[in-house]
Amino acid sequence: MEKLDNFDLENLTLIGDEDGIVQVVLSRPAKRNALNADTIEELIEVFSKLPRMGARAVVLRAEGDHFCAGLDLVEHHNEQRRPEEFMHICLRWHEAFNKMEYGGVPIIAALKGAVVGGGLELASAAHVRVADQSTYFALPEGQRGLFTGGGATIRVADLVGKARMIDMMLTGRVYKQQEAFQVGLCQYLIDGSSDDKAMEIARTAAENPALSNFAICSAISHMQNMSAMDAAYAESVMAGIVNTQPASNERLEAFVNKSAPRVRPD
Ligand code: 1HE
Repeated sequence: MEKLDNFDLENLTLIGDEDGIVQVVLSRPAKRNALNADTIEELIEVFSKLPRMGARAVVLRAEGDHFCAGLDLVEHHNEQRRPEEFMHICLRWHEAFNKMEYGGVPIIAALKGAVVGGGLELASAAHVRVADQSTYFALPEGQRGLFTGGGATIRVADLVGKARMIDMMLTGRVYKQQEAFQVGLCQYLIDGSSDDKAMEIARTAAENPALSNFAICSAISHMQNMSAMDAAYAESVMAGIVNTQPASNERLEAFVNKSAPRVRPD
């Protein structure tokens, strides 16, 4: 893939490898990786460009003990924004998170510590979430006199359902460990490092043909926005393209000649 040196980033760090796995690291640990306006702009730039630079999978992880403390409350307080100014801020958050969710490249979020407010909105724009034992999830917006503005009403509600999301926002309820896993806030809950597990998942996903991953990490989300009839039609078009690609032909040839691995429970 192309070089990552050309990005001019203050709040994110990028680390790439020869297999096209890119680590996007939230790098404001002194502020618990709170999302100020500049960080959102950097996320937009990074997730606009990485898919076209040949990234095969992304691990989104954080420096410090906490994944992300959400909206930068200090900046928000200092700016004393008017309603329409904050609406424009929200549009930039949506731009960043839509670039992630619809970008066609698998994004695996490695979670730890606080994944709260806008931090949970960021995590929910990834395709896979890996939590460690320190990870906890909350939507403290109600307590702060705020409302979600980065897509939680869509993505967090998708993960946990409307009723749980409303309860989280009304009461500030914190989910962690097994309970967080059971309600769907993360797909993996591990004893070791979520960074290591996320890298492992990214490497596995990167072995799929890029066209298959494009469909998985873009089409499914688009189809959720369509009527069932339109989604079924779009699915057939996507499958027509993906399921006839040369890479799929090679893999099916291996299945037919019995050299491909079988699907086994362990
Ligand atoms: C911050 C932020 C922040 C920390 N904005 N600066 N999010 C929240 O309501 C969560 C707010 N944060 C916390 O509850 C705690 O900071 C943590 C549990 C995440 C971490 O606690 P701790 O004891 O490790 O750190 P701390 O002492 O609270 O904070 C360390 C520094 O990080 C401190 O800065 P300093 O200059 O005084 O050293 C804090 O000010 C700073 N910091 N969190 C700004 N969020 C699109 S709408 C989305 C709406 C929301 O996201 S609402 C949820 C907001």
